[in-house]
This record gives sequence, structure tokens and C-alpha cells, in this order.
Amino acid sequence: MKSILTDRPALKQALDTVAEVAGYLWQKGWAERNGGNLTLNITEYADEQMRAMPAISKPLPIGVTLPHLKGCYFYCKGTGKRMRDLARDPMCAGSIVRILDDCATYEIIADEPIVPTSEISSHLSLQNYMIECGSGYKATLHTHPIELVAMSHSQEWLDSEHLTQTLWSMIPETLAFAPLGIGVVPYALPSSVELADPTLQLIKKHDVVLWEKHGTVAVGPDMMEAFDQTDVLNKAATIFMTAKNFGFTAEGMTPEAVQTIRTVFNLPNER
Ligand code: 2HA
Ligand code: ZN
Repeated sequence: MKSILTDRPALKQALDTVAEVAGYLWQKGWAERNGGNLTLNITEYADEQMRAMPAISKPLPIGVTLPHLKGCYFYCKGTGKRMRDLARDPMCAGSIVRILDDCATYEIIADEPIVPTSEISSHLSLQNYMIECGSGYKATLHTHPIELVAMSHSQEWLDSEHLTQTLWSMIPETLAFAPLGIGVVPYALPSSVELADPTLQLIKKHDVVLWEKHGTVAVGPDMMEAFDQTDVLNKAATIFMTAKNFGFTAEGMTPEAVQTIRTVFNLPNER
């Protein structure tokens, strides 16, 4: 079957990276069944022919109006689809959508009318913000990293500042690669506005947002970077947990040692 990826090597390469990340999510046990979802802004690959492609769905509501997304194109994982299937073939587990001129609805244009992720309004709100602030970021990633989600089951770790300082102190690289740390959103129903709104506010100040008793959200210039941010912070959580399994609480680098890394490596403390 002819795919939108046929004869579009640059778009295929971008989605190959998405597929590679989906494979990692499955291998890490972060993407059980249909767990997790993602979007990639592919507007830069939308040639004249793609822009002329007819819709294969009726207009669907985003749930919010997002003025910066007018005429944009996104690859979205499909609702109910498996990351491990996406790893084999992105177009079997997701679709390409076009945002309509009202900035409040979208239509599917390829390859099959696979309805996007249930978290689409949250993902597209993040995409809208990333364009608005001129970040150049293209990817949003929601997944279920085991150790970070486990930590979010304790009141102690729902304090963003305390959680961030603890994770930074596990190994120097955590601060180096996640200098804005992790923000925590209190438990809210998946796909709800109560989850989407604070996520958007917290991602403005943090590398990754942790949803209590659920998962994480990360953004990045491409899908690999969004994955790396999540992986770096979850690695720190795994070290903390491994020390617990050895029967002690990890000592952590001192606050002074952490501060020295920020100074020496000239790490930003805002986006
Ligand atoms: O798409 O992870 O939060 C499945 C989910 C929803
Ligand atoms: Zn989820």
C-alpha cells in the first residue's frame, strides 16, 4: 500500500526516530498495552502535495482553541494502539492530522483514519506553547516510567522541589541533562482538563512533568531528546530505589556538590 512516507525520506526518517523511541519504551516496560502516547510536529515536511491531500475523517474537536497551530501537521499515536506496534510501523499505530483554520478542530489525512491519542488536547496544547515561545521543539511524549511512577505513590515525593533535589543528587549527569528538574501534577483523571492545564504550566519551568500515580510528560526538539529527558530522571529514581533494595537510603551528593555542577557547566535554570 502507498504510504504518505513513500517518496518523503525526510519525514520517514523523523518517524523512524519515533519508532525507535517507541521500541525503547516497550523494552523498558514503560508502555504496557496501549500505555503512553506521543505527537510530533511534522509541518516542516508538509509539501504542496501533502497540503492538497483530502481529509479521510470528518473534522474532529481538539477540545481547546490553539491559535499557533493553524495549518500545522502532526503525527499522533492512535488511541488504543500499542507502542510495540508503532515501533515496527508508525503508520499502523498512528496517523497524520491537519489542524483546520478554526484552530479548534483537526482532520486525519493519512494513511488510515486512526483516531489520535485520548490525550490529544494536552499534547497539542504543549505543541501550541512550544511554537508560541519559539522553542523549535517538535515532540511531546507521555509514558509510564516504572520507578518515577512508584515514587509518586508517596506523599513525600509529590513535592517537586524535594523530588528534583533528590534525583539531581543521585549522579552528576542528572543535573547536567535535566537542569530544570521535574514538576509534579497531583492525581487527576487521564485526558481531563485538570491534568492538561497544570501540565502546560509546569512544563514551562521543568524538563519533565510527573503525573501522580500515572506517568510522565516530556517535550523536546525531537522524540529522542524527549525520551532522554525522561530516561535520565528515571535512571536517578532507579538508583535511589536500588540503594533502598540494598537496605539503605542513598546518601546523595551534597547540595554544594550539586550547585558546583550547575556553576561549572553553566546550566540554565529556566527554559
Ligand atoms: O494512551 O497512557 O494516559 C494511554 C495512556 C493515557
Ligand atoms: Zn498514561
